Amino acid sequence: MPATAKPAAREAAPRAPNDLQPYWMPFTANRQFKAHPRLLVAAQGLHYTSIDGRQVLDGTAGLWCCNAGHAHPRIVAAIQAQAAEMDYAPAFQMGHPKAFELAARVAALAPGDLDHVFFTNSGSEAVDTALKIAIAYHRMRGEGTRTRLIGRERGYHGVGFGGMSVGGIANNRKFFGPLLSGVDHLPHTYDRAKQAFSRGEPEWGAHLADELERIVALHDASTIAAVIVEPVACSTGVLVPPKGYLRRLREICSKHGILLIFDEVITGFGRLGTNFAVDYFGVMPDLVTAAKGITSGTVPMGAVIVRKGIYDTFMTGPDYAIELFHGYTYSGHPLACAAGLAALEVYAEEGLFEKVRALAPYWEEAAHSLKGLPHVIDIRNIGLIAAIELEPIAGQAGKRAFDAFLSAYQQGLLIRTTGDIIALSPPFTVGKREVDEIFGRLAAVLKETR
Ligand code: PXG
Repeated sequence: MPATAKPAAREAAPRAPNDLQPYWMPFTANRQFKAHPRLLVAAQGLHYTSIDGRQVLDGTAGLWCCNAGHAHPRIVAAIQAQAAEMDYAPAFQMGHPKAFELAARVAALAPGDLDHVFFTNSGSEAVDTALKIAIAYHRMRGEGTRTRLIGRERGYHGVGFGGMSVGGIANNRKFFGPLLSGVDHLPHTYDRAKQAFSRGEPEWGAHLADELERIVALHDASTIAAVIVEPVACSTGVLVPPKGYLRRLREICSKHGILLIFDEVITGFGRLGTNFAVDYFGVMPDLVTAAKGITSGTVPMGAVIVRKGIYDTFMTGPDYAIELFHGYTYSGHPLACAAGLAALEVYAEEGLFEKVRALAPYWEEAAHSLKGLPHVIDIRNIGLIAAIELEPIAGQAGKRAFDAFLSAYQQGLLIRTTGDIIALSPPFTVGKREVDEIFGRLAAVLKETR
């Protein structure tokens, strides 16, 4: 850009306050949006209010995060009170009580000896933190050659260089150069011919975990720090793990001294009807990443939960020395901690995870009732998550689902799409009536979709 560009821009006519141009929107078709904006101005319970005053049923809990529903009075009050009491406290070499309290609550919710919590501000930061802890852990133990990271095709672990590198979605990787070196990928677990219209965990595919043995044989276990997977791969369009797959992955990791990281940014805090996917599948990883539901999406926050042995490995050397050279200005931000404490209280007192568990069979039935509608080539579900995969329009990948998204929004339903897959993940406060409403409206949309 020429050096003169700035002054010239300053002389330009002042922008209208509602100019949509300056904001470069994330993961958005900016030109399409700015030509046909979809602005939300309020949210209450299960509904957004659009700028034109319509009620929009939230079929996606925002972006898989507003688990307790919108504007829950307990969470709102906690954030307001915290902002007035103490806005911020330095995160390094200082602390504040709510960060310790929230860490203790999260550790208590997590199973087994997953009992130390490192706070971040997003899922992406949680993933990069977990990868760094894994590599540093091996070095602390005198196995500094273990630096390789193994992700999985179609995985989504956020957009930091670490998460992008272990992730497996081509569009999220191909624009950004060589990424981290020393990364390899397991195959994804989806085969439509073998799994289409499975309810919950597919029967076929556990053997795909054995691909880790091939990767270990190729690189040697002494070079591998960690394997990271989403227990349920959500962003790519909801790939539920085949029965027995995660257990096999765990066994192979243990056999070779490789750390297993479960990325629970979406599945953590009740999405499957259990505290974590760890509980749902009964498979114990070494580290868990979380975000989103930890504050019910109200204040940005992420977390890495690690097993005791990992934390203890770092607690050596002189006691005045920093043990892990890593952290964020806003790690354990007071507003996020207040929101997190309130969200966890709401989850417990209103029995929201149990509610998910009780509603899941009804949800499954409702989702699979769309089988047979135009273009539907697969339906997948687990917990309070469902995906409807559409046959793409030839040469226009993603267009059919995007059109369905626009049409659903017009009809008062918020859904998510990735490629030609529609994903649904409402707040846990939905009842059968709203489940019927979600799938009823979606069925009407699909019948009209060309
Ligand atoms: N890991 C997983 C498993 C995720 O799902 C991240 C990491 C990154 O989190 P942050 O907070 O940095 O965005 C995610 C985020 C969608 C969608 O509709 C999914 C995510 C974010 C936005 C949209 O699939 N997942």
